[in-house]
Amino acid sequence: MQVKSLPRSVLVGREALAVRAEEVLRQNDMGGWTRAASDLYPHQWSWDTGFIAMGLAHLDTRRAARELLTLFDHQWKTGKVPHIVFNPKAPAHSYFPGPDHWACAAASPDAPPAPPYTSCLCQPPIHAIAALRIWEAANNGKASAEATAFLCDVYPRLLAWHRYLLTYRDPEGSGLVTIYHPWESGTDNSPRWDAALEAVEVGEMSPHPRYDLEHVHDPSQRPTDADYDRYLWLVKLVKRAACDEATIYRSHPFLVKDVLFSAILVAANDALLEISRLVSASHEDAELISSWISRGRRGLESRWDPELRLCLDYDLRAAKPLRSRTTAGFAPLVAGGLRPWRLATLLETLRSPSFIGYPGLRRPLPPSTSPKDPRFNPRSYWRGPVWPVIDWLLWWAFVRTGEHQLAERVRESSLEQIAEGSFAEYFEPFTGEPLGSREQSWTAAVALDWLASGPHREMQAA
Ligand code: 2M8
Repeated sequence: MQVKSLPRSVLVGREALAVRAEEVLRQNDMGGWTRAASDLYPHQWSWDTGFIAMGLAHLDTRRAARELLTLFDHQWKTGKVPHIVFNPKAPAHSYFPGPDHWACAAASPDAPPAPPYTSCLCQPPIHAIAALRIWEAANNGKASAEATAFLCDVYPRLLAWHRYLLTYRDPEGSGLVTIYHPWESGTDNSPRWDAALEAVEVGEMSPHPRYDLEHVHDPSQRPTDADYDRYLWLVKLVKRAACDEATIYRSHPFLVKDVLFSAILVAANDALLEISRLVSASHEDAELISSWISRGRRGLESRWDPELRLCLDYDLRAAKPLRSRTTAGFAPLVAGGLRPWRLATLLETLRSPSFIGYPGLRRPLPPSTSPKDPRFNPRSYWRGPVWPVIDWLLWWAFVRTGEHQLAERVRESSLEQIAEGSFAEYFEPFTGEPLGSREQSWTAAVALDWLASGPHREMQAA
């Protein structure tokens, strides 16, 4: 993108959008890492970091590599990558639960040196995909010593991270990752978790602040107090178990196989397999990673719901699937490697009135929860709004499966939505109104990636 040297006033359309996206990332740049948003999220979040690194890869590949490596500097001994690394310089009372609340996690023998403190949860493992995109952006198809050195540095860390998820988080060997908290899914208050959360009995707790409500125009866009009581109770239980995985697995009331998380892991393992080849890792590594990919795809297929024609999460405590119609149900698309009939069914569901075929949508972008789900709410966080990062995952899945027209529709509509609205965290599906945080780093990052990706070659030739 040759736009940086031009005066802002002469830039229009897509070039101006690229400049604005870059500004958001610069403004949230904390020196080696990027806060998720300037007001609502002043710390480093794990999967945000992956998306941010992909955006930065189009501006400065060295800086993009640093973004990922800074996060991995706080990897736990088990291989876990924490969901938040807390910014010691963030203003007091800016985010809850903040570092003080999580400090005791540092007492775990597996925690990294602190400060900075980390949370002891994790988030979807998008990082290997980001690492490979940085390498590709740096090389433009050709090998460069610096980019390959970065891959050599990050590869063992990524392998340890994936191994953690495939072992501690899947003792059953199902290919599906178990989460301990809705925050681990990244889709916090999605109806996906309602039934499993309702079964959690909240015990004695001191009152807690809601700093998040001070940063949004309308508090009803955020999770309710009742949601937060359950979130904090689950955190208390994880801390009470001293973050010990086996103890949590035995005693925790919220243990759920998350299909979207698991699908991202499959896609990340595809990227890791490619990285293992680029760094000349052993044949055993490649075999192990390939076995993780097949196990993940089998696991996702086992969670297919023929009635909803979506893939469903599974509640280990209640021993039953969690029925909801959300974009997470398209997990097998993200995982890739689909048989033609499964791909066709998923695309039909996506185009149906349950998702982008629903009448009156501002753009053909899927609401996070289907308007046909009784719990749909077009303004509330993960219960209905359109999320650019989820659209990025779907777009990328379409590119990978060769669904170029659909990919292009998602890319164009998403860029229009951002250009019209701002780099918002999420958007109202019928009006396109920007909601949540207004300068969300990962929205700027995926916009940069979309701008740099252009229509796919096959489409241009047509
Ligand atoms: C949201 O989650 C945090 C808790 O982790 C929150 O609401 O306070 C989610 O959208 C999550 O996916 C995202 O990583 C995070 C920062 O953008 O915000």
